[in-house]
Amino acid sequence: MDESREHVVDRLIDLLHQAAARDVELLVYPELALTTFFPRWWVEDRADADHWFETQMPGQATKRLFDEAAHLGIGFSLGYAELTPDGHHYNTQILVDRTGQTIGKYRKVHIPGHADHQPWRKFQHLERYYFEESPDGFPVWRGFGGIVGMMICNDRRWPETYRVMGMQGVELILCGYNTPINYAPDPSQDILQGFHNALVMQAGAYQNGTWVIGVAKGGNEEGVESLAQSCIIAPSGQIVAQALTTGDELITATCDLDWCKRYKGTLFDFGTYRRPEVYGIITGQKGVVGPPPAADA
Ligand code: CDT
Repeated sequence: MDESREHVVDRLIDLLHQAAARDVELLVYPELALTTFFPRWWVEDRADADHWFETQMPGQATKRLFDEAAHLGIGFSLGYAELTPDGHHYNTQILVDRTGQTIGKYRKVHIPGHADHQPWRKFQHLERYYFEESPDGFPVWRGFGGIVGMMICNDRRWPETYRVMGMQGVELILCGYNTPINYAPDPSQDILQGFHNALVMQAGAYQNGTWVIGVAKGGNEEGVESLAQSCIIAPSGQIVAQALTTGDELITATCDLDWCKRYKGTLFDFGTYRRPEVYGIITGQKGVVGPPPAADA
């Protein structure tokens, strides 16, 4: 909470310099990278949290990052809290090309947690208090020699996220996340956080023949331990690079987007094998509707 945006931007630029030394073309930063993960804190007056939100991008603190990235010829993706001119609050991630131009903006679709204060928890997960659900879905953009999409944290757990982008030919999905190790509604899941993280992103990559880049704001923030294990996943579903620490750490991989064809053009050739005429229930209903009771029940 006490760390300034300026100090955070220093850390992001330091990673940028490490990236330049490794000839990186695109650097992905985590969700809500510029601030603490403030949804862990309740404030009575919602407007008192507006100082965590960016009203401009680039803004005063982030202009340096855009300038330095353009100077180095490195594109980047950055997550932050967005307050729009007409008063909407979104959990947002942008895609910036190698000249410093923003070519894509994604707003989080699946907003987890709760909207009311729940003091029984060790810490809050008030994303549903602070953020609106994006109505925009999952667009993709042409850039970096291919088709790029974005998703944010909880989105990665939902197969629909990947498939909607897969249906638009996505080749590279960029995902920032903040995943507390402790899941208060069911702590039996705590020990599985790393497994679930890899499970969903590896499956999403393989089933849609796309690269997936998952980037954590991990480690201890304000006493809350969050999952690290940032990773780069190939269209085969294999992890090709993974963070070893919970600190500021750069991982890199050569992502040959042509590898996507091996999966998109064979086992997951959607045009040949998908059966949309029997999938209507997926978009036609929100919650579970079970079968009618058995006649002898
Ligand atoms: N940031 C984010 O979406 N985190 C959630 C935490 C679990 S839901 C309380 C996640 O899916 O990792």
